Amino acid sequence: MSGGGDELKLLGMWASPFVLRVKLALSFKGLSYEYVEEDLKNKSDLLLRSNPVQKKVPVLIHNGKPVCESQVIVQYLDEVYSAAGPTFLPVDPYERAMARFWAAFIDDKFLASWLKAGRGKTAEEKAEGVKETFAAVETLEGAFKEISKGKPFFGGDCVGYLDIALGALVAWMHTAEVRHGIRLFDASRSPLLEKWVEHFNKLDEFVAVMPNIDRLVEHAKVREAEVAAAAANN
Ligand SMILES: N[C@@H](CCC(=O)N[C@@H](CS)C(=O)NCC(=O)O)C(=O)O
Repeated sequence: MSGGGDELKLLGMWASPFVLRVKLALSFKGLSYEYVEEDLKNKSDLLLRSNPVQKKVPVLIHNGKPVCESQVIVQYLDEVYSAAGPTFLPVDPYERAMARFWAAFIDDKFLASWLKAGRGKTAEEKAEGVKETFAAVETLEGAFKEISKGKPFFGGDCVGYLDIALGALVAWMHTAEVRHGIRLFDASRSPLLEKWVEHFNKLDEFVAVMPNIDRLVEHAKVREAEVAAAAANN
């Protein structure tokens, strides 16, 4: 489905999990759009004009109007294209609130701890990050059990808001596994989430937008070297 005469443009960067979140939402809704790859070291005027506050991707431009922040964009697409594809957010207000709560947890706790594990300034900070990441995984496992009620996805039989929020990180989880042999969702710690990844990996809509893992591995090495060089200069 196209946007019904609507013009949808996504400003992104291929390796960004936040951009992938929006690509996933567009993919599950079956919407066609124009994709513009940004060079984050030399941002386009369009990006700077569209997101003057953060100057970050993703930005979705809908009929000339920019929407920023990946989770906000996914909610926007769900509201504007409510008739297309699955409905991401639950209908029940309490369940909607819970979905938003856990989506915030995914970014503020799980992802933040994982980044600390990779980019911590000292070995202690990194070890702390690893510990916090696995604690967040266990918490998420409990949330998945409660929310999915025995179904394959957070959204039940179909993907929902939380599947997209977390699914956008799956490619980076595979990358961490290749690089460091660390499996974030494994059978011993989080058997339900391990199964969830298995189901998510098989979805055509995910396969269609998932970045190449070898390319991500190379990108991660370069990024890590840049972050280390910047830290050494400070
Ligand atoms: N909270 C934002 C995070 C977006 C973000 O951090 N984007 C990065 C790419 S992964 C970016 O544009 N960085 C450019 C910069 O910081 O200058 C979201 O969910 O959209």
